[in-house]
Amino acid sequence: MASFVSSSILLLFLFFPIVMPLPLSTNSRWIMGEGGRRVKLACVNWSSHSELMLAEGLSKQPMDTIAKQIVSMGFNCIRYTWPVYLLTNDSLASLTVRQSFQQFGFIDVQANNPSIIDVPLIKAYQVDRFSIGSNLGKHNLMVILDNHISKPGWCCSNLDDNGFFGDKYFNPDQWITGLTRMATLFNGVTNVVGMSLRNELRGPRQNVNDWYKYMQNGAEAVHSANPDVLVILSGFDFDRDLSFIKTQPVKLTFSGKLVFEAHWYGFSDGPQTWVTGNPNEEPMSMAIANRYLNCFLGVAAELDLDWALWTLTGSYYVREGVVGLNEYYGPWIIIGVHPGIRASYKEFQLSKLLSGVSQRPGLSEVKPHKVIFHPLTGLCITRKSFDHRLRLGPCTNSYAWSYSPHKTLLVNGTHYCLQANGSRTSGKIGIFCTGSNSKWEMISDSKMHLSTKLGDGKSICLDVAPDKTIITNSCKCISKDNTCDPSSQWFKLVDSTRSSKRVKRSLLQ
Ligand SMILES: *[C@@H]1O[C@H](CO)[C@@H](O)[C@H](O)[C@H]1NC(C)=O
Ligand SMILES: *[C@@H]1O[C@H](CO)[C@@H](O)[C@H](O)[C@H]1NC(C)=O
Ligand SMILES: *[C@@H]1O[C@H](CO)[C@@H](O)[C@H](O)[C@H]1NC(C)=O
Ligand SMILES: CC(=O)N[C@H]1CO[C@H](CO)[C@@H](O)[C@@H]1O
Repeated sequence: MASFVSSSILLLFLFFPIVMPLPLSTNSRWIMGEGGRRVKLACVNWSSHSELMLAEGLSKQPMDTIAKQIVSMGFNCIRYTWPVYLLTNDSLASLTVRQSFQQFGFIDVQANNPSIIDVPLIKAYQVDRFSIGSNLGKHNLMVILDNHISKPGWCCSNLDDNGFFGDKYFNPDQWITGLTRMATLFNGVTNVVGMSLRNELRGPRQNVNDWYKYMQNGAEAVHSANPDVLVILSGFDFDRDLSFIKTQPVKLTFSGKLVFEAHWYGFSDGPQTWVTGNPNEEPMSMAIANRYLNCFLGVAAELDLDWALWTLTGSYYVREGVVGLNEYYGPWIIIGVHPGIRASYKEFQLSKLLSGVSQRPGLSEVKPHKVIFHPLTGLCITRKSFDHRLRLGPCTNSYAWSYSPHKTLLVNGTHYCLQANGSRTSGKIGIFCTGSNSKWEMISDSKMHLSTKLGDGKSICLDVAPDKTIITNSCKCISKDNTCDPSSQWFKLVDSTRSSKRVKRSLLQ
């Protein structure tokens, strides 16, 4: 009887849509839902700030299909971009979608999204009126409204006059008006959970005084117009620098809503770092997209970050004057010439796993422990399987490890520890944990190799065989060799407070 009951509960979790506990608020560094439950944002950017001011991709597929794809890829949220002029320039905002396209001599969305063709742009953007939003709500996607730019068009450069308060197209009063109107428009739309006040500040005018003055004003304006949303602030230099908030806190009249965002790209530290550099020596300074991605996934899992991917778009209606330009940094799906999922998408199943290793502050299911996360696959070292060999599996089925001061990795509640199996190539769980083959250190500049020493003093590293069993191997490309790829040997010891048993709970943090 008991087992019957528990399997019905599992089914409920599987088949009923998960209702997000909204609105969101913050508690220390965590984003929480109503009732004190953590909600971890796993977002993808959906661009709607081009000259056409319409969410990209609607020429390729119906909105509903796009929304379903977003959910099926494991995202729970979109970062939905908008230009200030959409809210402050009536002659632009009142254009219909058809008229907006006509300026470029073509109309592209009629076949797939006929319901929006004669709708004004501002309404086409609204998630509560037209299908974009009701669809997003229906699919349980949370939405962050991101003010991307003032004057609609491709973003962002140091010289585009949209970079900082006072630039030609960045009038602070107009910006506040735009934010206020946007916040008001979505007041009461529960799946709109946050507003990102301005994307990637940049350019010669950047300075700390203006940042505090205007960001604080902007945050207050948004909060007065819509007290439910999180207010999300960007830093300097394309949002790579938020260091100044360490010394001067942001002062607001309200609490529990403030979030900071930072941006990190494969090219943030120079265009070639990840292509030519040794990834062990450079991973923290930053393209072979996968080298960057594996490092990012390790960091994101370790810090348990809420995150957003740039970008959903496969191609743009018009970008920088070119019709149908491809987006190469949006590697996961093409909402483009051939809508579908790129081969490299399979990597992005990782999004689910990433959210699978998170902590649950305030409401932990079990005592804090470590999981051993493998960024390349998004998997963790799991409980022994049928043949007693250690292997990778879903992080929800991970061993709970503790990492002792003696550098042993013990399975919680037992005397068993992770060991190199002599000079053999397998990793194993053993009981005599005092030998050198039971001491594990994170080595290399990346600190992502889990290494131990054999009896003869030789270092070996934990690695993964093609069949996903855990093996030991000589440590790969620790230094100098820039051509080799160490990522099969990259692991992270990640804090977790989740029970590894209740798998379905992982759907909601
Ligand atoms: C509104 O946008 C149009 C088209 O870009 C521009 O010509 C006009 O000057 C703008 N009006 C205001 C008030 O910014
Ligand atoms: C560790 O084991 C103890 C007892 O064996 C158990 O009560 C506890 O929940 C376990 N903790 C984790 C993190 O699994
Ligand atoms: C460890 O190595 C021994 C000797 O080759 C082998 O018999 C055993 O199966 C290995 N253990 C594991 C868990 O792989
Ligand atoms: C994280 C982020 O928002 N990145 C990009 C968003 O959009 C523009 C294109 O409009 C990029 O240039 C940003 O850097």
